[in-house]
Amino acid sequence: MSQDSQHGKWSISSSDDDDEDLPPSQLRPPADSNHSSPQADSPPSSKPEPVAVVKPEPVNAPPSSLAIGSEARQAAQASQLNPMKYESSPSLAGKRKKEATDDAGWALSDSDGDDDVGEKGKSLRELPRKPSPSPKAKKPKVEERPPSPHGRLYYIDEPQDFFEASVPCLNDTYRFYLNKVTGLDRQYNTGALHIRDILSPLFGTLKESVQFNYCFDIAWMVQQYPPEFRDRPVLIVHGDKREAKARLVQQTQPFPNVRLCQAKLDIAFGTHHTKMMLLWYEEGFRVLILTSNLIRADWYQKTQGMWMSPLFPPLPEGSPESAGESPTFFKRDLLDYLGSYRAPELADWIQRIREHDLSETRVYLIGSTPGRYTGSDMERWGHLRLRKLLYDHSHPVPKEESWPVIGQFSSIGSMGLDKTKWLAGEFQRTLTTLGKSSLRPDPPVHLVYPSVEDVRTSLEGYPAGGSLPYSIQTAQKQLWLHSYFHRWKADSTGRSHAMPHIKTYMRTSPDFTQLAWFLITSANLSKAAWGALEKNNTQVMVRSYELGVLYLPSAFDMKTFPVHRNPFPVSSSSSGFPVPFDLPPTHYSSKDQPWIWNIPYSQAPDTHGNIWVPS
Ligand code: GM7
Repeated sequence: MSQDSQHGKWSISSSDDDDEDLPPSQLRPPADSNHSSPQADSPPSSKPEPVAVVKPEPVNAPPSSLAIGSEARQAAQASQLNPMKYESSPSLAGKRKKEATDDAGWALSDSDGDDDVGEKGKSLRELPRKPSPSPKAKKPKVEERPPSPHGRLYYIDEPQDFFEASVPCLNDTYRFYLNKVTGLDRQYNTGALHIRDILSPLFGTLKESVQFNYCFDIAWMVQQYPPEFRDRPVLIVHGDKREAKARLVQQTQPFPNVRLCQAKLDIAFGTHHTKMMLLWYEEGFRVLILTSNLIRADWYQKTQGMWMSPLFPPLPEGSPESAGESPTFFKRDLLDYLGSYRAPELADWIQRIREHDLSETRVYLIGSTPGRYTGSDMERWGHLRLRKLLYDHSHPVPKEESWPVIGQFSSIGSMGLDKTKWLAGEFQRTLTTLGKSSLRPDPPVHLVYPSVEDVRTSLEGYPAGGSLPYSIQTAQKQLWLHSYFHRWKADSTGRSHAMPHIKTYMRTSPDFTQLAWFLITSANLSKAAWGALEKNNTQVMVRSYELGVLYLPSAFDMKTFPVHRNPFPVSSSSSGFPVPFDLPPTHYSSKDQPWIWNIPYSQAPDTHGNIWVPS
């Protein structure tokens, strides 16, 4: 099939014309800290995996150097066997400090498939700063690897004062924090946290931890723990299968204190996106729910966020089962979520949590866990869980129909041939629920997703697009969706140069100064993440694990949350909510296009003088 789309003329082979649950391309994590190689095996769909390559060629490279369409996909397969050599662009010389080893690479993988959004670039891998103690990975089937999208010598050092030396000055009203971004003015990092801050003894004397995540660089992760805690037990909860699992096992080998727990993923194309830390201290217990993978690129120049719980103290011995519950039933819901893994490795943790006092929690937990649910179980997970919480604990406002809904995400699944299939029907019905009002107004829906220009001019440049895995195969089937899109970078101040990997959903007042609710989550805009109704709406099917927290004003004794306009520098006392992007959202202009990761961008160089040529 050949078609003229907004993206130019594309030849799409028949393999792309399948149903919406086609697995997207997926780039995978390193087999070990020296990085794994591309896998020769292909995903069930037989779709080739794109290799995003920052070409060292001049920006005015002749178009003939760009393969497109199905040829590109053949070339992609070929290049996995014989990848292009990377040379760093002259403009980078001297700018970057980290030297990668010669076999640095970033790998493609098989995927278990997934719905579009399910899979992404486990792509932005980087090398650990120090040579890893890990043994060399088994020589892969493919001898050479494609280069890292970041190339060699990419990372710049954090400044001396990047990490907190004393208990950081944090606004603990909402306990919502952004990640520190290397290369921004200091003011934009106030009140922000790096993973090393989070794991520092300032927050507690760590005994053991669990890391739930999608993508891991185990050697890098271990380095983020302070030396005095580095050999304490860590349990990794992941969703990798087969080759990907073997690579994770391999990565973990040098660290006897690190154990693995594979989350069951019995429904096709599901992924383990949940990002959570459970931290057990001498002093108590803490939970973090976040958006960053455990890889360096995710903590470098991206906008990411987290909710950090208060320190939960141990309950007095012999406390009843029901003790330590919060007004938001966070304890019950966290135990429910953990129970859904049915993993023996989590049993001790479930018991430990039971023995702690979580009563100070003011947020609601919203999880997704794979399955087909009926009856009252339909409201346990995904968007029907959000709908239930909004129904029970939020309130109608005057002129409700003019209170916009905003969704902001870093990847997009297949949503069908038109908006009625899922977005405007079931998902919008959830997002527009406000208390028990029977009015069903149709407020504005603003979707915030980076445009090509946002990515091009970002701190990372085009390689930021490796974490925005919206594929051309998905995009071209839903051009209708793009009319909802708003820029990530609404202005040109500080924070907006760091591309989002954060996902947020909210309801604002017509003038964008008040919030009726706010959600931070791992869930992208996809049916796999949020769930989709089936069987005449008597069943909901969820493919992936996701986790987020919902802020409702009623749990803070407020009517609405004021929006903290221009939240940087973050103040430790503001009662305003620090929405991590500019409001009001700016609609795409007629020239703007959403970032699509597997097509070339060669007309204009990025902030590092490079172009983007997926092969
Ligand atoms: C992730 C994984 C994935 C697709 C998208 C994402 C994303 C992730 N398969 O953007 O969050 O967990 O990082």
